[in-house]
Amino acid sequence: MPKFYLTTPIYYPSGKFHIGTAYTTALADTIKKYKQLRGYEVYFLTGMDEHGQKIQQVAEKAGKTPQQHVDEMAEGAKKLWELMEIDYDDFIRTTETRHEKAVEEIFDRLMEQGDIYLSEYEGWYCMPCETYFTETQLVDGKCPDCGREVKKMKEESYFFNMKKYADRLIKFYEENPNFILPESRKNELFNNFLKPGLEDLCVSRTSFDWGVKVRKDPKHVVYVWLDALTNYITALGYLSEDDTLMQKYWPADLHLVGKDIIRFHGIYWPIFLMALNLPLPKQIYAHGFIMMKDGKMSKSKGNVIYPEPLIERYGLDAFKYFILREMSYGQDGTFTPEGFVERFNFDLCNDLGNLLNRTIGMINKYFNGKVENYPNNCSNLDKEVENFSNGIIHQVEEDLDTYHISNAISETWSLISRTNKYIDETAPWVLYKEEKLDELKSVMYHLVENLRRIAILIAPYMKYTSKKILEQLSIPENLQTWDSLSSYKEIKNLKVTEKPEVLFARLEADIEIENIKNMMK
Ligand code: ME8
Repeated sequence: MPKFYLTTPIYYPSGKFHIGTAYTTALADTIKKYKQLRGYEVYFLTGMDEHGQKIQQVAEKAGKTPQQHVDEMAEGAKKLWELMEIDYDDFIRTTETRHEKAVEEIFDRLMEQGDIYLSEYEGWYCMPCETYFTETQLVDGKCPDCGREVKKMKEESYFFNMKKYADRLIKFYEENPNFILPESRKNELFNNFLKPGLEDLCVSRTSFDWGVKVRKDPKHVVYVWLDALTNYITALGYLSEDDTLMQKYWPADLHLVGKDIIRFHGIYWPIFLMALNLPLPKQIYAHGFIMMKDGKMSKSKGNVIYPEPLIERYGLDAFKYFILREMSYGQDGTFTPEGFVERFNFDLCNDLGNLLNRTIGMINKYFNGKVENYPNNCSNLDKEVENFSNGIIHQVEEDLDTYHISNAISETWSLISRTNKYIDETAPWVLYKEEKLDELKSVMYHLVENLRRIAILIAPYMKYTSKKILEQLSIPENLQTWDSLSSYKEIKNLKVTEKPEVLFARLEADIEIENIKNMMK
């Protein structure tokens, strides 16, 4: 069985997870489910990045020890992933012994082999991002990543000799043009960071102590990014007694990250791996950000939206549908209450829900719920729909294989639209009236066949809706698999349900928009 190792970033437990964090995780879960449907053995890792000054401060403010704080946050995170039915295989926390021991060892080794050396660091430090910047990197004297105040700081630090590996990484980029996705991000990293020459990276801190201590110099703690990035291998048992998973799954097939942390994943992480003599991950995909109408989500603006109330009110499938569809490949997307309600009412209720309802209603009315088999005499229009449908399947697979999830969803919805239009074009009620029963049978067959395909295509991200469609149409199990998408003529002697259940009940737009506004904090 082919293997696939997939990771999300490990998130900071500095605040409750919002829909941005949920997006990356839902995206990863969708990819996992798709890969499984295609016959892969998938290992999906997520987790939490629990060290660092900011976490220490947040805990202190809440009157807790950092450990208490991160324990509570980890519980909250796991609850959210449970609510979202995220099927991860491991949840790594950087405060776990299995991780800390390996990080100590990695730091030691890199020091011994001369990649890490002691020096002094002076620079502009952004506390929330836990990153130093040079004067020229600042934007209007503020942090170039988050726009907040920075502080001039100086401390004795260990440094990692990035320069030593820069040429090798440049060569790797040249030989592996699809290493970083999308291409625009790769070009950005290559032209703005790699080519002008890498600075050595500061990899320890003395200004706080909530972290992994450097074994040979314990007043230093390991800088959070060296600590964090290595989670992808420590979770597989790297340097532990049992490294079966490491042997089986490394290198990762895909690291999913947001665009904010592509620099760490695309440059520092491969260099750390080179220094450890390990193979590099196959691909890193940086997605865009979910934005709000007035810019980034932030508590101070009171525009943060959390997944829980949306899922509780509108269901998991609708929530995932919205976030996955709204975020085009590599681009930012926008969350608005109006947009959410519109997609719910139009895409889910009108387009998909009505298609199912109309189809089942007609089959019951015209043929007592029965669909016999692939018709002998298909009309040109029937054939056109069949061809259109074949084309969509091909396109959706290509999109999913290249992580263009939003495109895959739009393609699927264009099949839904085409099928709805087919009903209007063939006007089954007229065929019935005119007693053209063979033609009518053919139309019903094509409707059921396309609904079957649609249900399978949405399965990786809308499990419940997919199941409901397949159940209401009484599709046999062998025609519910991804492989069965390639067939179009296999349906035989179906009896659809007599009582179709509404997939998505239409929302009262004004009321629900208000409701969602009230969910924002
Ligand atoms: O950076 N839209 O953790 P973090 C989309 N601990 N995705 C978003 C988002 C938004 N508005 N906001 C956050 C860290 N994300 C480090 C990672 S990995 C070795 C260490 C997602 O909690 C997105 O995936 O700040 C982003 O990269 C990640 O959360 C940042 O999470």
